[in-house]
Amino acid sequence: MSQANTIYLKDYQKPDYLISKTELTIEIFDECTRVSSRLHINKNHEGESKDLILNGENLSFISLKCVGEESIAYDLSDKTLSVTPKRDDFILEIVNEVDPKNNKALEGLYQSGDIYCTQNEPEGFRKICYYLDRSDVMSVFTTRIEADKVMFPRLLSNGNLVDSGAMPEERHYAVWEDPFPKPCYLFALVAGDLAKVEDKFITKSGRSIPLQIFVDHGNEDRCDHALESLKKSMKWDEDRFGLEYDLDLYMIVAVDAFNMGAMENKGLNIFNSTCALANPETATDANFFRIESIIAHEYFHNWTGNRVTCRDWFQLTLKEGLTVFRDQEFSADLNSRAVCRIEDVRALRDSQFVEDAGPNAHPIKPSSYMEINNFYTPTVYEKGAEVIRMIHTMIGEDNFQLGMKKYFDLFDGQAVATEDFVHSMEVASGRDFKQFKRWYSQSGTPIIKVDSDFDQEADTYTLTFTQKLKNVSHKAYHLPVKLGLLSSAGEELELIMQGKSYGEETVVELHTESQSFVFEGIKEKPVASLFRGFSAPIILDMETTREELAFLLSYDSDSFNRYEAGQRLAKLEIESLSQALKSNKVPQVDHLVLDAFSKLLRSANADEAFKALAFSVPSLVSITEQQKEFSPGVAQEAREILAHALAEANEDYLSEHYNRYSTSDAYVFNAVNMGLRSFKNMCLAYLLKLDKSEYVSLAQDQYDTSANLTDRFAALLALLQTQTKARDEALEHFYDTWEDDAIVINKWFAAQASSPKSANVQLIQSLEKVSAFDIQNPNKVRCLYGAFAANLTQFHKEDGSGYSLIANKIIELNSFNPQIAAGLSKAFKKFGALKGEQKDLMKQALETILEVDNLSPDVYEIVSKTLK
Ligand code: LYS
Repeated sequence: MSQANTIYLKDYQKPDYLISKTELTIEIFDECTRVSSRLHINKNHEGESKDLILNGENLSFISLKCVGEESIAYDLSDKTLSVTPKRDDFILEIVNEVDPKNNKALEGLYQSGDIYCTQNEPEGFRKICYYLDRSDVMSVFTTRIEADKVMFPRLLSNGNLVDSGAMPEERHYAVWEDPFPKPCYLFALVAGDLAKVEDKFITKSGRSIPLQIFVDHGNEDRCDHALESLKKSMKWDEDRFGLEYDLDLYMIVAVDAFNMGAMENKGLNIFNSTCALANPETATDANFFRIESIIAHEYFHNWTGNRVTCRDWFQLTLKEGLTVFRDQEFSADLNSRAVCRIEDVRALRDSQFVEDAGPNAHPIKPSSYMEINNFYTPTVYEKGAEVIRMIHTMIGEDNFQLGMKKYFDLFDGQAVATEDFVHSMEVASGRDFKQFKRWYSQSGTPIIKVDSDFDQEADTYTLTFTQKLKNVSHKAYHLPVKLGLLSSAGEELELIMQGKSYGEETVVELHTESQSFVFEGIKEKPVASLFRGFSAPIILDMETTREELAFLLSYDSDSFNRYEAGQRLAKLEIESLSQALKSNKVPQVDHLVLDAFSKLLRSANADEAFKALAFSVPSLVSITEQQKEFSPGVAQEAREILAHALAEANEDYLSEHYNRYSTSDAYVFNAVNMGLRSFKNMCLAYLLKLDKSEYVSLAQDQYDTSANLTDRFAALLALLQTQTKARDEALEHFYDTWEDDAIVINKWFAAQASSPKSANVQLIQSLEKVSAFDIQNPNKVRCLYGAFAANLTQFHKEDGSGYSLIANKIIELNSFNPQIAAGLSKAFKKFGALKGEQKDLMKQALETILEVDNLSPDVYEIVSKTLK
């Protein structure tokens, strides 16, 4: 059992000391790495003056000196170095050693392949040297790196290179200076033998910034997309937010062993190679899209995160929620806004809504944590972005940009709190967001019940919104509802309230638990289209008939709500089919549903990209979230029945359009082409549900002849649904082709581990034995065990085999990479929804984890909260 302490937001205190300047010398040797730090420290008169307590973990202490003093009193413990200074201003010189080669937790300074790199957010810097490892201590860094010239020709750190040269014994050095004060979590160092691909960007004030990407030799041809994405991000941030890059150089390094996606270290981003490297043969459209958005995300952090940073880690959403909002807007401006919004909301519901309903629910600004690494969550990131988006919806783009300007005017160069951001928006817009701030402190997805009343005599239509709050301690939210009303002919009606016209679409705001809006001059009962564009992250509870949903699927002018109507209709049908299956009746698919979807497929006022999303069966996660009794097996069967019926009813159309879009044109990454490819591949996936050899041949042909991975991998996925020789051959071919490719091969693991039918425990155990698998690589863990744990039908097998497999893997990972182990532990989030024997089996698995000696606080926090 572990000893985990809980840290509370209410206990925050200003630092007692500050470090104005940090001079590091990092000497890399074969056996160890020596870190000599010279810290210019001064008492912070705002803090209570006590001993200086530096953080330090897994460090070998060598020496401590206070410049100008004979001696200095200090005390060394497991996690701290306490010093009793004699003056208010002093310089400490500390020497320690670290062991990057055996650092498998991938936090601090560690080795990925033959490269040395760092990951310091949130609290990794204390694993490099003794320091005030907190985000409100901002310092100017100078870094000297020394290493063997042949093994480590590249020596990189933040800022500008100010000196470099040769040293005796085939060694060399480089000195980097970062002029911007920063918290140590933004410090980075990279040393290794890396290829460099270079480009440049001219900023709006005319400065030419070299852009450099460093990758393993052989990957040079996979950097173009990242460079293009970076240039687009720099331009977009200037155009839409008026923000220009501030340093003279921008570097990105791609490494294979990385705990998350990427890290915004000042001027030296470090990326998981999957989130940076791409060319048409090795990456799919989804990868290209994701890379574009992550490159943007890290770049945007330079202002929202680095220039203005977080006072403490409870404020994480200050930088992450805002930066996700910015990257989502970037993607929407560059691609199809409608498609981006639908995909963002899909992802939010499948991950964040589930988290908010589960044992690890927390507000976007948590009030306590045991291990802050556990809070890099969909809630802090994606719900955090939705909260920013609501402000944007309520005050509009112009005021929002004024608010951003205010934010930088007031807080540039500082470490601040979420209230400071909201304050900037209030000042700029003249609005009061006191009540709105409840979004920061209350967890759970609010349910909004809507009742409607049409009064034929008064010609009025009344909508009454009632907030169903999570518990009695929760108070009503302030939120925007974007809405429109449709006539029976599918036309948008004019919205008149209290004699005033609001046009055909408007935003109303809710403040109280129950609120009504009366629309005047309404002659016939309209169909309401509410929460357009998903204007608030809520669950809508409104009785809508199948006919009304089918109507909205055809006529809603808001593409998100059009999509939404289709998904709600499909969910109603899946629910009916599930009932039939449970009571052993023959499941019959409703004709109204088939007709509505068939009409959508042929609709002239929707593009292919939209159709590919809207013609899809709702995800298993989103269906099981709404089930009274969690039963993924039945829901999956019902999904399959619906998908089969959709394929059968539209076979000719699907096959004709598959052929129409099936060209061998060269791969171009843009929204239109992506849409066409996804539509074509959707046609193929449906056709393969029909069990006909001619369609298996189509997929086989596509697999064999595609020059791009998008089409090739889509063909493999389509074949995976079948039990055919073609399937086995394609899988074998894929493995043989990509076995040695650290990025592409992961798709092979994930595709098999996610298969609802065939991914059983035996399969996972055989996949972990193949030579391309390595449990020490987080990407592979995510693609094999992570994908399996997210595969609801298989993970939740009645015999509990899925639970024990994942529990054993968590125990194994806990011993060397607690963060990744904790991430996998979140797979047990449905514990509260289980019943009877299934629940006992999951409980046993969770208890075996808790029994482990040296259980990390990371895993302990997740598992103990799950069992509560
Ligand atoms: N700040 C990084 C990002 O851009 C993630 C750091 C994760 C640390 N555990 O999202």
